[in-house]
Amino acid sequence: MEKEITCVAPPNIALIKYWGKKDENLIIPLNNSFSITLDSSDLFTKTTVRFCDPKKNEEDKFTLNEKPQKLASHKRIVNLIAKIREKSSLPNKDDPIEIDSMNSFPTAAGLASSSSGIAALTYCLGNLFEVYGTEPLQLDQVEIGKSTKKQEGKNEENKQVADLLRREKLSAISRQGSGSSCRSMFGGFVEWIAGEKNDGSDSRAKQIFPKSVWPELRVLVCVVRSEQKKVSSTLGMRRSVETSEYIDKFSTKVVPKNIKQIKQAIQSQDFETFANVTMKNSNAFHSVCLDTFPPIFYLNQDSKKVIDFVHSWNDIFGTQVGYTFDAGPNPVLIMLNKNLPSFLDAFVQTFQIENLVNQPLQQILKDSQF
Ligand code: 2P0
Repeated sequence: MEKEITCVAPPNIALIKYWGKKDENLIIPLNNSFSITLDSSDLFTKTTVRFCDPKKNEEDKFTLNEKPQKLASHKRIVNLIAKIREKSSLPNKDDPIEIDSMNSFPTAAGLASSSSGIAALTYCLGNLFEVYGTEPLQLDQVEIGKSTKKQEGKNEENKQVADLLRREKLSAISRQGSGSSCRSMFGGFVEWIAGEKNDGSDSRAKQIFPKSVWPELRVLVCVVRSEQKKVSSTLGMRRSVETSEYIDKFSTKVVPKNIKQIKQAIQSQDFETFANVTMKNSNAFHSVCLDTFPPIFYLNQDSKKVIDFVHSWNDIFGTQVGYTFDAGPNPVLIMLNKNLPSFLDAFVQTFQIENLVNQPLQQILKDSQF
């Protein structure tokens, strides 16, 4: 039996957004970004990679959601495999591999499937080719300092620190497959440090807080109908970099300030600041899109109705809910557990949402009738 590795990676949601590259080839961003990684129990990409018998297979193979793919047309994946091979010292590193990847959520959910997809692939390849270490990376989210027995605890903690460091290094490879994927190399709250080196080696993700730092926090992923043809993130950011004047202020002033604010808010569990900074940064990002020429409209009428609804709710009850939107119309809502039932009741009634799937850590509101 040839060596085989399976990994699961969840998507992440940017609270402070990445938009624009300093270097398009290496995917080095203009600014740091900050995200929360969703719990991987319902939303994830599961990927298996294995070495094949070099006598039987001549080329690497890739299957996505049970459909065989032409690997050559997935240039970033080809590039990712090459980068991992280059760093491996396994004697059989040039043997062909087979990749089998599945998303647990439909593409229509508009979740950044590339973030979990590329992260899962990087985990797998890192393990298979033993890059930056020979121990298998743990599949679940890393939480430092949880061990109880003192002596074993120290060893365990050292192992976890090594694991985190290795993930950081691998995140610099994942980044080159798709920028936002580097943040899915960790659970909890994650910062992607833009870095200063021209070769991108210090452009890496870092876990800032494990998810246990704020267990009351909930994330609701909603899906609205979208009629518009989406401008891909890669093209959208290129156009913004070329034409928007506001993007400079966004990347050099707004984002650094917001990252500082959000870290403080998480540390002091100040939900009001946390939600306000998240909403403002999302609005600032969409302002960059509007300032792009021709403008890019990711938000639609449904998104705007949700924004109005959240602000009306917060006007009445105090800041209980925050929203954020990526390169699409789907709202992601944040709130504390205690405020979820009443908000959800009103939200579902107002927007006549069907097929509510209530999951433990995050929820997907599918087929909403706006
Ligand atoms: C983010 N987005 O920080 C931002 C916010 C969308 C809006 O990262 O070209 O798929 O592969 O680096 O990572 C989506 O862009 O783009 C994205 P590439 P990616 O999550």
